[in-house]
Amino acid sequence: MTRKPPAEDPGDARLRVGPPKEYAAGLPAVTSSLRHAGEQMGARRSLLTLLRVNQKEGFDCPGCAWPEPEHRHRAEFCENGAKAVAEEATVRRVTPDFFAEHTLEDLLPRSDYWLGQQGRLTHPMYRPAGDDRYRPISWDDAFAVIARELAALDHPDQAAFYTSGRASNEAAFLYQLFVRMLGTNNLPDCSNMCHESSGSALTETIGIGKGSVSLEDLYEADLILVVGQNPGTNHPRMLSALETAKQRGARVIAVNPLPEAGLLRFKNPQKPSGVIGGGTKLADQFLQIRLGGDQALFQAFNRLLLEAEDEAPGTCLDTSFIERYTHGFEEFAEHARKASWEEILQATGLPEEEIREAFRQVLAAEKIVVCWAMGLTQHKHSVPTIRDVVNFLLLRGNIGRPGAGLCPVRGHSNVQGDRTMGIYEKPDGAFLDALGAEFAFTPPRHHGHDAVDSIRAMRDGDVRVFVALGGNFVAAAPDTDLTEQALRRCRLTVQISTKLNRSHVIAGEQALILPCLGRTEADLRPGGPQLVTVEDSMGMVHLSRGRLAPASEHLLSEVAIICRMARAALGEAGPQVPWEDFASDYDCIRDRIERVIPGFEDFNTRVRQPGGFALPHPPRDERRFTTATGLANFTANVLESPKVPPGRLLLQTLRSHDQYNTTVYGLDDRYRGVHQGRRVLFLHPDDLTERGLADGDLVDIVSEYGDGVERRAPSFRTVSYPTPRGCCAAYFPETNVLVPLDSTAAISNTPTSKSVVVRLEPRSADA
Ligand SMILES: Nc1nc2c(c(=O)[nH]1)N[C@H]1C(S)=C(S)[C@@H](COP(=O)(O)OP(=O)(O)OC[C@H]3O[C@@H](n4cnc5c(=O)[nH]c(N)nc54)[C@H](O)[C@@H]3O)O[C@H]1N2
Ligand SMILES: Nc1nc2c(c(=O)[nH]1)N[C@H]1C(S)=C(S)[C@@H](COP(=O)(O)OP(=O)(O)OC[C@H]3O[C@@H](n4cnc5c(=O)[nH]c(N)nc54)[C@H](O)[C@@H]3O)O[C@H]1N2
Ligand SMILES: [Mo]
Repeated sequence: MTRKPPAEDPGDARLRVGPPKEYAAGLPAVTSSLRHAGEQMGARRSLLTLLRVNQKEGFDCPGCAWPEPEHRHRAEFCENGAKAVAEEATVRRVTPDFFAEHTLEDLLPRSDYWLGQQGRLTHPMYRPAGDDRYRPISWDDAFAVIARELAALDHPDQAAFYTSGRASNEAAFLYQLFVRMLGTNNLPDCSNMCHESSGSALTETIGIGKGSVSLEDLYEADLILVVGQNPGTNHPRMLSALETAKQRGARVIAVNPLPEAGLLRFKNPQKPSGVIGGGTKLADQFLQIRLGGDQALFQAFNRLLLEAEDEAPGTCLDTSFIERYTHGFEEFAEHARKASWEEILQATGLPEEEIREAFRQVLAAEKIVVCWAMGLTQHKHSVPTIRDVVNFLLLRGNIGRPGAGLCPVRGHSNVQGDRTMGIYEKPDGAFLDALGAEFAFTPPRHHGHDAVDSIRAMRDGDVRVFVALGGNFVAAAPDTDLTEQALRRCRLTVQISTKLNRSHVIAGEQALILPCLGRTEADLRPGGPQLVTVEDSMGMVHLSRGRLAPASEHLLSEVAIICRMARAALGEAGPQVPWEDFASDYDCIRDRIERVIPGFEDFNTRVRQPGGFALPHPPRDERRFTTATGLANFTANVLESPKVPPGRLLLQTLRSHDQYNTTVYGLDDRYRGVHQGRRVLFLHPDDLTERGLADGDLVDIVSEYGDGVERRAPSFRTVSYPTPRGCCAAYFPETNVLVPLDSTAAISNTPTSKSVVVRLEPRSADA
């Protein structure tokens, strides 16, 4: 299958490539955020809007899930937060006139960038079966279509309900309630493609699928490992936290195949010295690891820790912690001692001396935090890798004490909260019991489909209605061609969205677009102006209140849409739920959340305290581990690393500096030196030479999975880049076409977006 490049960037004629940057933020970040905001919103609206981001009375930044510090700056946002806000608060509009002008066929060749640039959706729209375009529809009629198609199913499991991690706690709670009342647990979410591997590994080993540190812990750490994460682009406010930690004496080790600018040096744009000065050096050591080599690195550390303890017993490991709080140490240790250096060096691609140098930092540190993101979670062996990270921290008691712990850095601003609210295809029994008791119904117990299984089920005709609460499923999912076919087989696809995207264009036989309010907008309901709540990456729950006038008078809030959809679909015969009260006063929803989900006691009061409140985290708070053994589990994991046949490369698909997942803000990747184009492939100069290629040549990237399907992404410009030999990188979503649906992480079923085996085929410039 070959995917043509979008119509408006043929071979990226304007693409320019220069040297990568050696620092993040600084003055260019300030000018870039103001430029994006100005283009989308105009000057006055930009200023008023940006000053409310992450303020105690303002809205939660729709960018990433990094927490807000106690002492906020007047402008507590970053360049990329500003872009996320500008993208939503834009004054551009996609009205019924737009859809009258553009058939679906017209929209098909457009790029994700072009689609996003058209602006905010203003009216509910319906594409009837057989029609070539969307037409306006009333809200009542739209809900009637959904009710009709759901009623026509043989079984509720023939519907799937996706969630992207921007939905508020209130929307997520009602959504899963509605779906379970309908009778299914088919609740795939973006987390399935994101941090699911972290959740799987942490739940088994420490009893809770969330990180164990607060911001304060990061400030107090002696050593911070930033592994498989590009904070300069994806969590820019984390750089300020790392800066504070460094000023208090922490050391930082970056583990990444790429020398990301944000890991090297940071010029804090919120301080005068950061705008004009030299900035803060962040990473003390940079381990340029091979893709998928992290498990080997942590196994090396674990072996070295055990050997250090053997040499000087009682000096290295925290034996009292191990005895009192953990299970499985002996079996783990026996396995860990046997880790083979040959395999470690091969998998990491690092010189032994560099690993030993990093280990000296580990030994010298009392308190260690390990931070990670997609570089660890999107591999075949992600779950064992993260288990080995847990082993590493357990050995020296680095969980459940100040300055130390696990820090999976979440993506979407409320992805963690959505899971807390029950957006999960494999809910646990206690949660279902509480939900059923509160609303007097019997929730379904059988597990539902995750994201990958939902695609399979749509492909096979087993799921016929697909509803998405936010996100852009078709572009975010793997195996684009297959996913598109799967969605097109549906009887009905429904997208609850703020902005136009590819998932509106690749639609089921019938399709609905339900336009909703965004975070930045005032949510005026019959019960007065409403607030929503979110949970950040560190388990802090706080309020978010939008102030801007809605993009259109026809928008409904996500909560209102879910309530009306539920009423229409469940009908009068359904269980008695006060959907109307919920839709007019969100405090009523929070009262119910409080009764169903532990940790939300006195929710409405506590969330109104400045800064909100922290959810309980037993390992962090009291070293209590609610696992099957009642203890923190050491695990013995077979060492794995990606196997790449001769002549092939391993491709990671990642984010540029100018995108938010599938939303492309602009065509630059400033830190990596790329301007005005996205079809670039970063690879080692020797890998170019070996193929008789030079920097700037055009190639097709062909994925080799061995299932007989040809997956090809045509016409990428090669960029000679400092990445390990054999490892290359290109942007998602353009390269999702290369990620095979069946190539997923063991246990978590997350697509292996960071390890795709590919070959390159040269292409002449005029092909
Ligand atoms: N501006 C902006 N902010 C975002 C997002 C966005 O798209 N734009 N997305 C949000 C979301 S949903 C998420 S999940 C996060 C994503 O945040 P990240 O995980 O930082 O996102 P990626 O661009 O996928 O970057 C992966 C990083 O891991 C490295 N890496 C890849 N493979 C490996 C490996 O095998 N080992 C190691 N050690 N490193 C590896 C890559 O070189 C890269 O630096 O960001 C969130 N924040
Ligand atoms: N190859 C590859 N694929 C990946 C990844 C990768 O690294 N490589 N990363 C994966 C990861 S980590 C993630 S999290 C997923 C992301 O998958 P998704 O969450 O599905 O995708 P987004 O691009 O974040 O969704 C953007 C759309 O959300 C809608 N939207 C924005 N704000 C709101 C809102 O407030 N309410 C509603 N209802 N809609 C809103 C807009 O219409 C916008 O077009 O992609 C995954 N896919
Ligand atoms: Mo994510």
